[in-house]
Amino acid sequence: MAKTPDLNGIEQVKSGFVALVGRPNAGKSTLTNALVGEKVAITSDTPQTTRHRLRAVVDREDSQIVLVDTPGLHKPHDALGEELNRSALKALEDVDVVAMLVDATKPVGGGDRWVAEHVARSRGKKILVLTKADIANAEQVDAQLTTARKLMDFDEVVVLSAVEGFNLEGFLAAVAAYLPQGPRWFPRDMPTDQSVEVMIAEFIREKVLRSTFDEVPHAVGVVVEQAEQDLKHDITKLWAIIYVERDSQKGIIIGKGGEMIKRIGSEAREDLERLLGTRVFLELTVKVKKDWRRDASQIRRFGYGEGL
Ligand SMILES: Nc1nc2c(ncn2[C@@H]2O[C@H](COP(=O)(O)OP(=O)(O)OP(=O)(O)O)[C@@H](O)[C@H]2O)c(=O)[nH]1
Ligand SMILES: [Mg+2]
Repeated sequence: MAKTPDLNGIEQVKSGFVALVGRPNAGKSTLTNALVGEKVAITSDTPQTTRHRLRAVVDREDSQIVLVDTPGLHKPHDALGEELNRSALKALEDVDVVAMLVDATKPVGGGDRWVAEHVARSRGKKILVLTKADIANAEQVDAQLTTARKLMDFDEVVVLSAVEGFNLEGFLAAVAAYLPQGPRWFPRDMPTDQSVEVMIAEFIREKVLRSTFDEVPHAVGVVVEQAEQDLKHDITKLWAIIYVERDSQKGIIIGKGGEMIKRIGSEAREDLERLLGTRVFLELTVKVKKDWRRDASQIRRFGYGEGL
């Protein structure tokens, strides 16, 4: 891949956008983090972890690949689900490449076919990415590839594991091959386009997702109410609210004697200290906002889907 200066002296490299789409839980955000080399997106076992499109930048000497991580495409059950799908489908509009992620360990089904129908309509090049190769055996990978290839006419196929770092370079090379020469679209030291405030709220939400089960993770929304930086003492003070839909969910998140909320707080603090590069004081409050997932304006106030 060659670097060429253009007439105005702006450095030209292989540069462009690649959308990562697929069913919930396919491994889009885990792949995003692995490619960027730091945590920019939250991940969990809970389907529909990601709730907004985010850009993440893989900057190299001779290329800049902008990844667009998206919410998992699924059959929506409420306004939140519809909003998440809208946000993901929008990513297909203006990208050079679409990577459709399929979990190597889950049967390819109607959900994937529906995703493929949308991907097929995109103008970008299409790459089939089989994820989680580390937990699938060779026969499983072969069988999965045979089925997934039938979903549509892909330009390229890549098998990888984000957790083991297997074939990540292969994926980047496959994407770069389809990118035009152009300027870098982002500053070289900017790993994501998300605001720090959004990332703080999301990092807290991730800890809630990882500590709770069934309906509770889906009913959680997090908002940062106040942030103060105390430079003299190298500490960031944060006050955040964890919203749920019912009193019973509030009880679960607080836990017996406040044990659960304490654990969520200390796990979040560790991540936030890494993100912010300071010590962190974090105060979490749990509040009930009944049925917020059915309220489009509340969903947007939380910043989910297309956001505010
Ligand atoms: N073993 C293994 N697990 C993986 C790999 N990639 C992702 N996972 C796991 O799969 C689960 C889902 O990963 P995510 O990256 O959150 O999936 P996602 O596609 O972003 O999901 P949504 O945001 O809900 O659409 C998490 O528990 C990850 O740890 C992988 O390469 N290998
Ligand atoms: Mg995700």
